[in-house]
Amino acid sequence: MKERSPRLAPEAFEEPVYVTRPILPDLRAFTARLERIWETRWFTNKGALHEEFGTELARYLKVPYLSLFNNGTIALLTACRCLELSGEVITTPFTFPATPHVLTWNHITPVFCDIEPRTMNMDARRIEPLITRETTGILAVHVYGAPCDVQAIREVAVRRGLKVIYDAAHAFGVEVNGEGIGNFGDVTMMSFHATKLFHTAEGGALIVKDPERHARIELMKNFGIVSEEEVVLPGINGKMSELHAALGLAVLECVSGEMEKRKRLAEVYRQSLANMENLSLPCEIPGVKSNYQYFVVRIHPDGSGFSRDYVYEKLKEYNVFARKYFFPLCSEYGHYARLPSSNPRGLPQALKASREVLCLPIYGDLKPEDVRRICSIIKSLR
Ligand code: T4K
Repeated sequence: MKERSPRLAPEAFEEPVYVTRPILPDLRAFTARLERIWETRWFTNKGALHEEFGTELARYLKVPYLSLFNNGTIALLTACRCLELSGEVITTPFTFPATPHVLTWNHITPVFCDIEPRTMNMDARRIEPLITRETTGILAVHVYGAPCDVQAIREVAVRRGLKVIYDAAHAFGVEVNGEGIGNFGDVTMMSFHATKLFHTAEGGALIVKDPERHARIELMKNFGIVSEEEVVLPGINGKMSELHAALGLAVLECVSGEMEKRKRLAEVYRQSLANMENLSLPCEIPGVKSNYQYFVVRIHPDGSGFSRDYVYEKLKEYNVFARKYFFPLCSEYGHYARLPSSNPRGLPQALKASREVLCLPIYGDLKPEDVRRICSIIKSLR
């Protein structure tokens, strides 16, 4: 969705400033790879670029087995099928609609668990009371790239015999004590949508630890086809094309530089917004290498009129389009609102966060002076 402000203030940015902009690699780095496609006339179905990209990506992410997909949502759908999840799965309401929707598409009931206020991830201490005889798994999200409490989640899962999927759509390149974020749980999903730090325009991946599961996922994403005359399971078309792999290889060359630029911008935000009343900055977790996918502040309403929604609306007048990821909560969507776990009384922290969060613009081509200007506008609204 491309936003335009209806009325601009005289001091507004000349061009719209969006919450993010995709990495644009040197066009020649992309076209050189396209030439290889033209030479071979091979566009999809595990071409040479697909294989090269998958290998390079697994190395970059420090993970053993990675399957490329055409988007993160199809990857997540496949993960649920691969683990044979059914009945109920415990998940978070503070996420993008794709997370609970993949459960629904698998005829699984999402059970919403409240979040913990610091990272805004699923609160591992609240999982156990939600487990019933129907529960088969946990689908947790590393929200904004901040890792979940993977140890606590593993303990509950082992104790109660549950499978764990991590939705790491926001967590490309994040590391916990030097370990790639994809190494936790039974399956980890990544999204390579254009709005993500690392992207292939549309794309995604599933990461697993064992070769048998990897082989099964590879089959599942290609209709279950083993050979021309052998189809062994009812799979789906989750394949990534050569065009997307070509873009991914070109973007991969730029992603570390992009992360560095975003890191510097995040520092400017932190300095410029430090000590602002009723505004809190994103948490920093010891031992975690962040990817700076988002820069999210929380604005706590104090009755003065300075609130998240006020800042969000006012910024538009300056041609700045922040985003309220994730408002409303998934548990507030019509489709889910009648579930017992959607009762707001059970989700106080998630409700509070969804009314307070604001994702401010962050991407490599944004200049530090632009960030300072955005911060001055926010401070002037106080
Ligand atoms: N799980 C989680 C936790 C997720 O956040 C997501 C996706 C998924 C699963 C599913 O993964 P995928 O199936 O998508 O691989 C965006 C993305 O479309 C979505 O992928 C993402 N999460 C979500 C958090 O953000 P929108 O509807 O906010 O995007 P949109 O089109 O409004 O774009 C936001 C801004 O980005 C625009 O204001 C301008 C900029 N932009 C966008 C596009 C598409 C560009 O500069 N260029 C572009 O090509 O959902």
